[in-house]
Amino acid sequence: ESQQADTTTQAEATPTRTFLSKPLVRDVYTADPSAHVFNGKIYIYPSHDIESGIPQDDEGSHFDMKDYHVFSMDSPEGNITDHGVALDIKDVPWAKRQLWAPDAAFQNGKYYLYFPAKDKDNVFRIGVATSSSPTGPFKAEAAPIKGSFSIDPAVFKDTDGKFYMYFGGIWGGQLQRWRTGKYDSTGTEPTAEQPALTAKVARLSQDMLQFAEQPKNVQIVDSTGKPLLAGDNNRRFFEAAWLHKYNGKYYFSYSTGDTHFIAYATGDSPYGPFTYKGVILNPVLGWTNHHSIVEVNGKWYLFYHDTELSGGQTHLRNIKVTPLTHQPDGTIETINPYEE
Ligand code: FUB
Repeated sequence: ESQQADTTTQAEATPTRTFLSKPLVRDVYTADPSAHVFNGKIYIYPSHDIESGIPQDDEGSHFDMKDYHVFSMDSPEGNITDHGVALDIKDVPWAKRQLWAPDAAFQNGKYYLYFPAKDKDNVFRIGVATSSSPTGPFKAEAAPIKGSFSIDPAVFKDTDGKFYMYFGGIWGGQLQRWRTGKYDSTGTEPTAEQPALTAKVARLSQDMLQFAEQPKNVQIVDSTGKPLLAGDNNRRFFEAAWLHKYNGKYYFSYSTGDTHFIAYATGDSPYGPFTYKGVILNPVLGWTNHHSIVEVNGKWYLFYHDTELSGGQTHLRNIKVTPLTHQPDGTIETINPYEE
């Protein structure tokens, strides 16, 4: 009952904007864009969608990607350059299938590409590959990050120089199979009235190649401080974690999966807890919704995807970009991706 009231208040309080953006890349399918500014240039690390003929299922088997391309832009309104294959699954010793949403970071004069893939036992792990260039080619480590699991790594550099990885995803992302701390292929989600499964966060080691600590839960709470429940499908975490900092606040954003929103919650520490605030992006064409948020020359942008180019085929997506607005009160304006 209080959840209902909470949602309504947010929807009324937050202005919305309609934005018709164009696919940034037209000759290959791209998704899950993680954007960063390195040395004054925008680099985008997306998934590279392909048609491999695997039928659609709830595990996401049809997302059967085999390599990554890196893209760059001088400005969000400018041209985009495809730098070609930056990492191929055949060059990742431990990875067998499904290169899902990646992210990248720069530290120690090197670029780090973080990526999820299924290992030989069909368990999602998170790997890392390094390069002296933001566009690769990247050389993969022989083994995944120790203690890593699930999908969708997003690496955030705090203003004190520490790096944190946020990760996880339910259903095909397998988070429900790790509830005991060990992999259990029969693991299920909590019941609707139990607290929802959470994303995970771990500080990265100095060398950027391992976790510096055991992953912790990224708690999302409602305005009364109660953890969101597993049955709160409009607001609970599903996948696609991202973290940005604005005016000293930490903004944790994510996809609600089966309700298709990009939602956000704010907090005072990179570990949370984060209080649910509202919707950043309304549902796009296609099942998945996955984004990143980046500041370019003092302006903020949302990179995201939909399936415009493939006419709605959920596993053949295209990346897009649109301005993002933080309101004076710290809330984010909700974006409608299409004309109403
Ligand atoms: O691209 C494959 C998966 O689809 C990603 O890892 C999820 O976030 C969803 O976008």
